[in-house]
Formats: sequence, C-alpha cells, structure tokens
Amino acid sequence: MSNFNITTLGQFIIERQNEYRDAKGAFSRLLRDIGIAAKVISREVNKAGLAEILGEAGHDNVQGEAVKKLDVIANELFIDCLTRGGECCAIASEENEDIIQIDSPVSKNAKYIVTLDPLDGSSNIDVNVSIGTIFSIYKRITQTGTPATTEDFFQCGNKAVAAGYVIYGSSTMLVYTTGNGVNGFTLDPSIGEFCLSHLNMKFPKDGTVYSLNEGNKAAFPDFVNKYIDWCQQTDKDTKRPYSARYIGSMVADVHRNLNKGGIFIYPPTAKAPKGKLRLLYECNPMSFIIEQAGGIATTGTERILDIVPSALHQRVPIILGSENMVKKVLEFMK
Ligand code: AHM
Ligand code: MG
Repeated sequence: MSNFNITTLGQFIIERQNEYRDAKGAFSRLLRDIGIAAKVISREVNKAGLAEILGEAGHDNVQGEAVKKLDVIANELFIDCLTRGGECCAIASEENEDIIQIDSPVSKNAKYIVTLDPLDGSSNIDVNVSIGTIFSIYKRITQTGTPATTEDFFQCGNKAVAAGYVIYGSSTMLVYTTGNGVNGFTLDPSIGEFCLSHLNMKFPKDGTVYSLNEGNKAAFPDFVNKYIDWCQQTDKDTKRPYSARYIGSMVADVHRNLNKGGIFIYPPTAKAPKGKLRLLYECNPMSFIIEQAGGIATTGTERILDIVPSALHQRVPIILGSENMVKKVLEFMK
C-alpha cells in the first residue's frame, strides 16, 4: 500500500477552486504562479550567502558582476513569474514607485492585479534571520483590456479575493486565504512542492507574547505605553508578565503569533508619524489572513480592511493579533 498521503499546494488549489464563486481556472493559475515564484525566491534566499547576493545593491561581487540586493532579485523573479503566467495585468510592489503594467498579449486581458512586498524584513536579509514575501490579489475594477490604473489598486482590503505570505524560516512556508479560512503549506525541498501542513489555521483568542519595537517607546502614543506597562506587570491569572518577542520581520512576528497567540503593534512614532508599515502590500494582506483566522487587525480607530487607500505606498499604524489582546489595547485607548 502507498503511504503517499500528502496534498500539494497545486492539488489543494484545484480542490478548493469552487469556493471562489467566479473561479474559471484563471484565479487558480494565478495562485499557482505565486507558489512557483515563492519556490524560486526560497531557493535564492537559501543560497544567498554562497552566491554573494546579500547586502546593498550598487557594488560588484568577486566575479566583477553587479550585485543585486536580494529584495531586488525577489521583485524581478515575482514580476517574471506573473508575466509568464498571464493571469495578472498589473502589480503594485514595494520596490517600484509606480504600478507595473504587464502588457504582453495574454496578460493585458487578465482580470487580476497583485500587490506585493517581495521581501519583507529588509534589516534581516543580511543576517540570516527569517524574512518573508507578502501578497494580495484583487479583481481589477477598470475595463479589462485597457491598462490598469491606480484606481484598481485603491480598493479596500476587504475587496481582496486572496492574500498570503511566504516565510523563509527554518523551513519555507506559504500561508494563504481566499476568504474561506487560512491554510499553510510547508515546502518539501526533496520534491520541490509546498505540502499542506497547517489546515484551517486559527488565531488563538489569547496569548502571552507582545511584539513591537520597544526602542521607540519614547515616541509611542500614551495608550501603547500603558499597554506595555500592563504586559510587564505580574498577575498569575492573566499569565503576566508577558514575553516580548520582536524579530523585525512582520511576516515572522505575525506568523509566530498566529501559531501561538500574541499581538503585533507598529504604532505611529516620531520617525514614522503615520506608522511605518504599508497598507497595500503589508497591512491589508496580513489583516485579511489574520481576520480569516479569527484575529483582529485595526489602526486603533478603524478596521484595517475598511481603509480606502489614497496612495500606493500609504502607511498606517497597525495593531494586529489575538482577539482578547487587541481588545485590551483598545481599552487603554479610551
Ligand atoms: P521593510 O519592508 O523595509 O522590510 O520594512 C518593514 C519591516 C517589517 O517587516 C517589520 O515589522 C518592520 O519593518 C520593522 O521595523 P523597525 O526596524 O522599525 O522595528
Ligand atoms: Mg516590507
């Protein structure tokens, strides 16, 4: 008898195709293309030290070739994969000031657009610490066949048809949602496939981990500092003091919290008065996943997914995590 009982990402996408009401295969193919891009980026991330592609762009490696930063490489790989796939007509990426039109004969009739942070956690790239990729997929709202515009990208996060992230950690995982729960796939390098490993992920209602860059404490709003003080007090019933965990890669911090329970906060600071993280390709996709898993994502005053975007690289403050923990922060806001 065979003991081959794995479900690959490709199989899972096809099995679940009917959950998406407009599914005609194009959406499945687009998800598949994203899975392929993730595998190629994972390979590049794993060999980064060997290939001398770490570090700042703008200098030559020992062979005298121009060195590209890993995030530039990841961006190019993603754009290539989506261009070849033919199901996406435009991309908004952290790496590009304007939207990227894909106007090949097949892609220009595509109905989907993608927002993308090709390699999140830039401060961790050079030091072999977990980094990630974040994406959202939307249906374009302007006429198919014409060039997509920023209007297509200024849809609220609640209009996304899918969102996901890839974490390049001790193993590589792809986690995504199409609005029917959240599922996680671990890359098995021996067969080169993402395999279903985390079915129907749920954000624990409570947790004992808080993640934020406490170095910015002096510039945090009052309610955030009151919450931090509360987290550090001792109380047996609520398992305090909580643990502080901050990797500095949003994907890795949120992934840990999604698995174990916890809260992630990037509040406004003096350096980043509107918060640091970008709405279109960081906050919205992560918020869609977190809500689908049963968590909460808010600016403090507004649900992240209800914000109407007004700029491609717009930043917003974010509080995201276990339901009861986010509610506690909001109590301190009153
Ligand atoms: P990046 O897109 O340049 O990598 O910035 C986003 C990252 C997040 O992954 C992380 O949560 C945050 O920036 C860390 O910022 P800080 O170093 O200010 O704490
Ligand atoms: Mg980023």
